[in-house]
Amino acid sequence: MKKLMAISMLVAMVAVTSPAFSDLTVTSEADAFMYASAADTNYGTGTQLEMKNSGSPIRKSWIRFNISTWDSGTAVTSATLKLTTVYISGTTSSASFNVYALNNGTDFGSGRLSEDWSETGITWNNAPGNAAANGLDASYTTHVGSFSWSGGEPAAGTEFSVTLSDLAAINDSRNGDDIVTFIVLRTDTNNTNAFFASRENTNDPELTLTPEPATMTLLGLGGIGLLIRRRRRAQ
Ligand SMILES: [Ca+2]
Ligand SMILES: [Ca+2]
Ligand SMILES: [Ca+2]
Repeated sequence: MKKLMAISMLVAMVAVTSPAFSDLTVTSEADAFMYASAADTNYGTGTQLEMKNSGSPIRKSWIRFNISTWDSGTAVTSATLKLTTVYISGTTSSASFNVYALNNGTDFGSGRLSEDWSETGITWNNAPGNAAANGLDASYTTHVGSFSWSGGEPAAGTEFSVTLSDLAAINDSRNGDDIVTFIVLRTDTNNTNAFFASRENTNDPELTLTPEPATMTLLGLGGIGLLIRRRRRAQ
């Protein structure tokens, strides 16, 4: 009888550690930057993602991830966006950036593309969530993280792993369609270049998500409790 219970518990434990609930790391499925002074031109196939917030035309980057390989019922409890510098120039000893999630939705306003925007079609004028100057449309975007450097220029190839804090926004954005777009804006106004690798380069943008472990552990323990209760009733 003890042996039977041990086997039952083992089965329950195996269910708890199902690989469907592991961390997921994916690289971007589409990425592009846009350029205020060439508002109808697409910059989706270049090797850099550019962000700039100075008199020299403003640039912003859109980065989309597809997480359909992850179990759709699993909540995200931790999310990290990794970007790697590829070109830094103009004595960029400091720079700062904001990351936004594009909200879940099908309509982002007149003339705007959907969440499933085309990498070779997205521009300043049709990007979902874009707004004038260095702003975004607050009805369609949510701030989820920030990163910066100061006191020296990072070398090309430096990785920035950005912890994304607004997990509710990320969970909301992937609901139903399993795609999430992040938008990266530069916030300082130094007229310097601080650019990151696109997926057409090496060191593609990368998203790592961690699932809700507590829920799975409780389900597993609940299963064990049920087995024990059944055993007691049978005795
Ligand atoms: Ca691209
Ligand atoms: Ca979505
Ligand atoms: Ca690549």
